[in-house]
Amino acid sequence: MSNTLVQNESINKTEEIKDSILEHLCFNLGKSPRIATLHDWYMATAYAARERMMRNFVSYTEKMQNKTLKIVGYLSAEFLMGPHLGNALINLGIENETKKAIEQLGINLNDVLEQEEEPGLGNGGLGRLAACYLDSLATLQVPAVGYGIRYEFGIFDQYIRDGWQVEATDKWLRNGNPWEIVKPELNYTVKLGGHTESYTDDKGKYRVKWIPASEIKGIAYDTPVPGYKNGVTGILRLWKSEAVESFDFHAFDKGDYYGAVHEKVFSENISKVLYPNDVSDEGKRLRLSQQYFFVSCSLQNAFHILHLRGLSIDEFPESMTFQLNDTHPSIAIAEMMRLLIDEHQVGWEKAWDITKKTFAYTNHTLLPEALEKWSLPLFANVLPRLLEIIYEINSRFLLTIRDKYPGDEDRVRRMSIIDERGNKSVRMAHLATIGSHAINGVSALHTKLLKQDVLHDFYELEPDIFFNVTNGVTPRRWIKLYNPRLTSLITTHIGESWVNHLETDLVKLEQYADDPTFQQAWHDVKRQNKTDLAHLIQAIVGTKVNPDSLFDIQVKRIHEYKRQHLNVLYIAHLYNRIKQKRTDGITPRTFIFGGKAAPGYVMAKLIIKLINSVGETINNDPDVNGLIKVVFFPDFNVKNGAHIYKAADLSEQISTAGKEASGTGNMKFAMNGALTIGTFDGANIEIMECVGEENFFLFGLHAAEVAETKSNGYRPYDIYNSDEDLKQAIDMIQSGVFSHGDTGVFQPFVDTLLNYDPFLVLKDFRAYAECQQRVSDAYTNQKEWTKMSILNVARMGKFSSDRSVKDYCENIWKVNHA
Ligand code: TH1
Repeated sequence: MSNTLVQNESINKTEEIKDSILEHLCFNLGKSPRIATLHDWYMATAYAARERMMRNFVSYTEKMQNKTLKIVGYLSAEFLMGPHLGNALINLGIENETKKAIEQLGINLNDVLEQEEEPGLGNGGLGRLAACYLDSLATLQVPAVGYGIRYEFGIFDQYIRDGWQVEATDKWLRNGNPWEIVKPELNYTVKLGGHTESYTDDKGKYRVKWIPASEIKGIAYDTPVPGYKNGVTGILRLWKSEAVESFDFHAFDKGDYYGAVHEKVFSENISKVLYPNDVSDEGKRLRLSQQYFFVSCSLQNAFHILHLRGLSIDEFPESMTFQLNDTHPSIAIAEMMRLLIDEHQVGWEKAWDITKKTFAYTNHTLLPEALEKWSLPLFANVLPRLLEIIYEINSRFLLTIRDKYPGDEDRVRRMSIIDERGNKSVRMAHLATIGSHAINGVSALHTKLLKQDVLHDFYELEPDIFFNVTNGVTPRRWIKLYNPRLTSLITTHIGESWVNHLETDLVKLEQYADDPTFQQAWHDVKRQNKTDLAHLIQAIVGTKVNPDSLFDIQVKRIHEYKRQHLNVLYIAHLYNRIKQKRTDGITPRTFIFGGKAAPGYVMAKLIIKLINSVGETINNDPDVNGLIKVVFFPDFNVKNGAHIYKAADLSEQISTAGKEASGTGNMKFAMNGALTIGTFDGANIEIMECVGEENFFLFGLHAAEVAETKSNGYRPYDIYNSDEDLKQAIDMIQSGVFSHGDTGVFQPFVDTLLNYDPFLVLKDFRAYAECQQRVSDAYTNQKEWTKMSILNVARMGKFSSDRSVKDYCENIWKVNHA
């Protein structure tokens, strides 16, 4: 096409979009431009964008009727989608035209984007990974449905009061949600509680009937997920719980109006709120009900789709495959068996064969407190029929183990789905593993440890069903949308194909790594991004930070295994040096933290308080004279991430080796030109292999050394006594230097470190401090630093979620992709 043609087309598109926004403003919002609020403009623009997806959405749904296609069902209790509008404009390729259209209407697009309330239907990495995968699935034209829960309240909003975290409910739906389409006709009934009864059917077969104590209804809410400039729109299908009418009527019949209302309230509770625990499990009844609720709706929907496509039950595994995003949806294995056996009259062997071929399981953590276990009485009470099925799965499975390993009763006990030790419980990771044809970890190290450790016996039994799929993140949102300056610099030099061909095309940047003009431009981009963040910090936190200082950032959920406190100890140590006038070799730095602590996690909340207290002291001490600053950025979420990742010089990935399954923030930072200071953990190792050791700051123990240190009787107190810098840093915290003389507030923190230190913070302190010194020295040579930054970005292609999704397609789902 000639240039004028392209220009004309763009002008037409701008006009079209403008008309569409004005129409929606009038017909959907009932407003004239004169009285429209910014939020009205946001809604109108969102509808205008959604309209452009709907045609594709319909044709894509249509396409899924094709009998020969295999559909991927991605089952996840969390989808952390982030704001939709900006992403939709990028993926539809209409960001420039929409910007112009909005400007012609006298409004600024960024102000409009700011209006969107983020759907925070996830805790952290696991939920965000699901969202990145939906973007890649649509981009790679894989027929897929993301199945989850439409929580009325997502992850809580975080405020900081007097240095402490305060939580507020996330009322993300209060102003309406223009992205979802409710499908009232797509509703399924889910049973809970009660008991089972056996009977003989008309063919004389033994059957079981589940007589529930209550029933609830799940209603489908669909959100279109646009692929990147390919005319494809995928589906996120979330279930909202409601009361079943018959239950209402039943109560009405008896004249029990309040009973009916109670039923309704109880039913709606199921999808009310996201559990705010990241990487830990509370074992609560409502949580089990939530899991079963969304899994049952999703599988019933799958049977419905199978029927619509005119396929038989035998064809299930060829027509649909389900990925279990951790064990949260793993009750699906038993529910699939129940649906096949109780509802579709399939025999056990055949049902099991279909189930195993249909499911695959991704494990996301090895931490014992995260491995889901349900107490047997609770399980029996909520899901009596499913427990019977699990018993049957287990007894058949254990027969094969006894057969293969005669006399090895210890192995039988270890592998059983039912943990018979102490208070008996159902081990969901075992159910997920036994019921799946493929099991994968999320980084090379994690998969290796999974095979060696948590699922070792299962690996020995069937080594060929274990895979690794290293996580990835979508470059559409995490580079193109959130780092427009870097995007335009990259695109001017290597064209725009990298956006959906990251693996093959981003390396073209390498040729510019030594080019002084390019280096300068690269440096300027980072500097401008840092200036923007500095303004935001000034506005939100009230702290003035220097954009020429090294921006050292750690944003992620607050957890002891992630070791934000190792970072804090180093800051306390630097402060101590400054107070003692030993400032040689200290490079000006701004330490930025962000992240939420689970509301019940006392130590994590104390760590937030500590960060804020250390910041308050350091930022206000004239002796420091701005050499270092410490900032806690409140309410870290996807929306705030937009300003944070792109402004980092240094990315903190300092978890205890063997504890972070993969990490994905590490990828977002490195793709946006931050260098990493990191341990031998999760995907850090693979990132380092790609970008080169010389462009990565690696320190600390290996996973094997961590295990060894612990088994040799680790004594943190001895380390404290033998490292003067460390001792002084801890003593400062204990003696009230950061708490206005109060020696009580951080005592539990100090006690835990000195007596237990379960995540080896003290053990790694010296290596970390030395590595941080290397960082400081490196930063003084800005040319070299910039070169390392360019090489990092150029070599991060592997960490696109497109690559991860292709891995799943080829090795696990056996489906085609673009
Ligand atoms: C995270 C892992 O901690 C992280 O390392 C990984 O990159 C991410 O998953 C994606 O694979 C997990 N999040 C959760 C959340 C819950 C339970 C287990 C995990 S593991 C609620």
